[in-house]
Amino acid sequence: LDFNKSPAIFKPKISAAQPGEDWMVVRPLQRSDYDKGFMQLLSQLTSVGNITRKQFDDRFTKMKQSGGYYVTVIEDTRIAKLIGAATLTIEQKFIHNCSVRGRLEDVVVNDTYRGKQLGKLIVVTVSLLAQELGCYKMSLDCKDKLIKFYETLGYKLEPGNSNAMNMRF
Ligand code: 16G
Repeated sequence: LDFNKSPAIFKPKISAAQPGEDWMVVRPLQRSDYDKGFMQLLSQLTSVGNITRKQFDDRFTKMKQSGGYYVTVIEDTRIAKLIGAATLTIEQKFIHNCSVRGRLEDVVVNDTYRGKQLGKLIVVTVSLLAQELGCYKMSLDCKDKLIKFYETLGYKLEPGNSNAMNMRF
């Protein structure tokens, strides 16, 4: 991934290949990440529940089989723990010449690792991956307080065209 291609206003000196510290690795999620605190990390974002290893494994398999899930993580290799994650999901479309749309989902960074620009690193990485995979756009939902953060990374509110609506079950 070429970090110079990112539409981000902020151009990180760091990149997926060189995350800035030699103990940090950016890579796809692996099965063994159940033991590296993936669920605990996600629970800093929202409710996760008690996911057993079997449940994790089955979901991992389904995601691999169906394709279109790019769960990306940052590991602190000194302690073998995940400290950041973000997911790109790919939606198949008929529109835009049978294009694909990316969605940025489940972005989370361990709050004890603040100030290392890990949020920017993971979001820029996953966004460039979307571009690389041919997505015509990448979309996300976020809390008001995070709008500025995503704006610095090249995301824009589209007035009249960007209202997130949910139906909760
Ligand atoms: C945020 C996340 C979304 C996640 C949701 C969980 C980003 C950019 N957005 O909207 O991906 O699924 O929170 O919240 O990370 P919920 O539990 O209220 O659905």
